[in-house]
Amino acid sequence: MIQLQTMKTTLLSPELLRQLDAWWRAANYLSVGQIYLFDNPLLRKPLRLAHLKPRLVGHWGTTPGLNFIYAHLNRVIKQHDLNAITITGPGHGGPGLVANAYLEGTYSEVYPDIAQDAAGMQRLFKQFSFPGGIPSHVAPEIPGSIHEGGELGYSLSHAFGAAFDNPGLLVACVVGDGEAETGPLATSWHSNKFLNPVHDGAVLPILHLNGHKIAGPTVLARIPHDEFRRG
Ligand SMILES: Cc1ncc(C[n+]2csc(CCOP(=O)(O)OP(=O)(O)O)c2C)c(N)n1
Ligand SMILES: [Mg+2]
Repeated sequence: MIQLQTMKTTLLSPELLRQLDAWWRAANYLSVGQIYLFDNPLLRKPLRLAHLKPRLVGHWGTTPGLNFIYAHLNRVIKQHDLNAITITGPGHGGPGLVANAYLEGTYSEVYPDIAQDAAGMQRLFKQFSFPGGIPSHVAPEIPGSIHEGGELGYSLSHAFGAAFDNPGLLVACVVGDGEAETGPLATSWHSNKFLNPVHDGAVLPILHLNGHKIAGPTVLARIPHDEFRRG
């Protein structure tokens, strides 16, 4: 009975859910635009081949999950006034992180030529993984990012590095299920043994169990869920 009541009070209101969903859809649109669109950012004109990038980089498959996590992290930060940072292991979800920073307004603050209008959005889309633009991976020049995700395996190590000697800091760290198969990531789960709850912050690992590493199956996703939870 008590449990039921607790669950009831933690449900999100329909209005908050609507806002989260709107944010998520906007971030997804901005991500897809960066991967595919060279021009016509608001699709105000009928789409033509000339509006598409000739060479596509970036992996859409990881991006909606990252955008979903980002939206909910912002929710808990606002609700609980948290001192928090996020680290994203699947670096090829770069367009998602850029999209969220742009939606927040931080991106335009740091890069005023990428303003929150149609011309700025066109530049935002074009610059992604383009000569003279920005990398296809989450990289340090993205506001809020201290992690370069081009080489898989180090997200948790960086997360713990940020938490050490930073009491009060929550470090949310998204680990890809493919990244989890790398040696550095597999060993870095042990970093919590070095964490001192008095002097250090906390690390919240979030496994992005989307079943694949690009197109191949992942080991963690092939373990039956019950067994996985017990493990
Ligand atoms: C050390 C290393 N090995 C291989 C790659 C190539 N690579 C880039 S993304 C990726 C798949 C990662 O899978 P996962 O972490 O599950 O991310 P997802 O795309 O599923 O979100 C691979 C193998 C890399 N970037 N770094
Ligand atoms: Mg994966």
